[in-house]
Amino acid sequence: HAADAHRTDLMTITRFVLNEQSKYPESRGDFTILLNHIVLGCKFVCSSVNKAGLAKLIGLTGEINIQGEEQKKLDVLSNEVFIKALVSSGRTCILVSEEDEDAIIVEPSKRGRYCVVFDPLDGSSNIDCGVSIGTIFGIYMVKDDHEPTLADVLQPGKQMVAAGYCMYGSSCTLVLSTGKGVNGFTLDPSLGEFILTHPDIRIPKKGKIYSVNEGNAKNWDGPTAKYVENCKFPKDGSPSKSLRYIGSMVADVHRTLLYGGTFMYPADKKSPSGKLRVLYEVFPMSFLMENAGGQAFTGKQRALDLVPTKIHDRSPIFLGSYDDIEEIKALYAAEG
Ligand code: AHM
Ligand code: MG
Repeated sequence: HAADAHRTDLMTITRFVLNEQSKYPESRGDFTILLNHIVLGCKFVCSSVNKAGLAKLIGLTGEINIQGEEQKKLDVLSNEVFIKALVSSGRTCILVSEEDEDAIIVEPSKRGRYCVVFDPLDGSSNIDCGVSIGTIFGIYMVKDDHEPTLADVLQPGKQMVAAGYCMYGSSCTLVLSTGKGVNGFTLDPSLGEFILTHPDIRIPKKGKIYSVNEGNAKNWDGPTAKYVENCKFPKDGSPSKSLRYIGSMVADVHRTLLYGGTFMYPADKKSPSGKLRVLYEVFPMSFLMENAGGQAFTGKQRALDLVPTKIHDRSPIFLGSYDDIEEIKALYAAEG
């Protein structure tokens, strides 16, 4: 029975990626090893997040990170765990973390061919009240063995070889794309393994939800304001859309992937580049959206075509269902 096979023939994330990689004769297993180290980081953060309330891990460390925000203990811990896991994989050469001002160049004896850009614990303002938070990552590959430089990561998002996120919610879910579709895995805590639970995620072509911080509305540009107005008061007789906004990108994007609709962090008069960071927030989520059949747009261009000039650059972002993003693109085009 298929149902029996489901219960006894477990598709773990490692097995899944090994299967995928075996299609490439040149594959050396490096990517699988790298991913295993990322998975280890995610499991560690998952267990820390679950224990946070009990262990009194929550609280301010008193340090201020480079974005000018107070760092919480869990951010610091997660960052350290990911950096150590990535370096010890022996498969990375450059790491960019939201928590570190400078890129980390891996020492020569531990170098490999991959660059990993990541936000170890995004949505940290939600930690104290138990709302879902997550880790976001993107992976580039350097072609030949040269001394790694910043130029290796200041690459458009379309050059990524893989991207994903892990959501620490009511369950721990890892969503991954290696450029051919998107797959979701859920951590089985009794096994300590991520099991394929959401094969081949496709975002609905059109959605019934929009997601944006409406508190910023007075500073929005024309197309953003018009789009949100259309969501509430549709002119074509269609029903108005629902607003959902958690304020935790991983959770808001996860819902958008599964249910459809739009997630936006637009530019506004106060922050002309929006809030979200290109390398480790906008790019990985845009990569996943496109691989699930959706779109990601900056207000000017396809998000994955952006070329970052600094590792902590920000960009406005509109991502989600194909048709809904078409509507936003048309509004920007009409504005000229
Ligand atoms: P962080 O990296 O400091 O956690 O900030 C990023 C988060 C995203 O998860 C979320 O989409 C956004 O900030 C929400 O911002 P706002 O509170 O301005 O709506
Ligand atoms: Mg972040």
